[in-house]
Amino acid sequence: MTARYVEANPYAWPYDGSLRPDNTALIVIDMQTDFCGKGGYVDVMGYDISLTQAPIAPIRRLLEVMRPLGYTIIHTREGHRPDLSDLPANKRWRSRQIGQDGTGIGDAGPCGRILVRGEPGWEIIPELAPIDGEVVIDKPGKGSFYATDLEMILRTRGIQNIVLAGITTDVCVHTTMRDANDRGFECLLLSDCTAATDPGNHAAALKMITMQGGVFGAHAPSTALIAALATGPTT
Ligand code: C5J
Repeated sequence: MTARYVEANPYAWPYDGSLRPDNTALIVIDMQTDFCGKGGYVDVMGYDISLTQAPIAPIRRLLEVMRPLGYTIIHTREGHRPDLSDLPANKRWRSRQIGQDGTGIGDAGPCGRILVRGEPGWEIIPELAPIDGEVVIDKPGKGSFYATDLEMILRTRGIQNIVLAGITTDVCVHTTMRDANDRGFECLLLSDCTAATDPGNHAAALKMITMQGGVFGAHAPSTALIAALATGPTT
């Protein structure tokens, strides 16, 4: 039986060495202007967008490697319907507590209405735009499975292993990883292809993964994944 592993923490990933294009997907989470662009939601909340911009270059490099190898690539976008019928009142209220001048989700900001589908701020940034054939999942929540057809798409393609990239590590990426793990998917979070609005939260999110022998899966830098992809399967 041939096997291929990524040098990861706390174990060589995936657990069974089954890293292949036919059973492994890369999910790039919420690389939208609202989360990493000037005038987007994270900027309006007053956080440092250089933190959430840091994964852009490593994700680009990873896409350049994984796309030609035939791996399934999935992008997600957090956002709400223009009539806000899928925006819980408490999510809107809380976002208005932190936004400048009470501006929150659904309100007009420098990049259009914040986290509203079709608005400029909601778009995936051009550097990481999906290409033809890649799946785009629109989600109203933090997790990528809630109120979406992501699981159906993964099962239909026979995906067992999920590589996670995107922002933010402690919110949408972690929620998706935990949810995927509960569904039986084998998950790897890429430490340099993710970021949080607080570096301590990013570090804590990585550490949480390593508890209990890898309670949600494993984490590794993208260089470790790229190195594994460059090698043939090992026995
Ligand atoms: C947040 C996300 N942080 N994409 N969304 O509200 O992590």
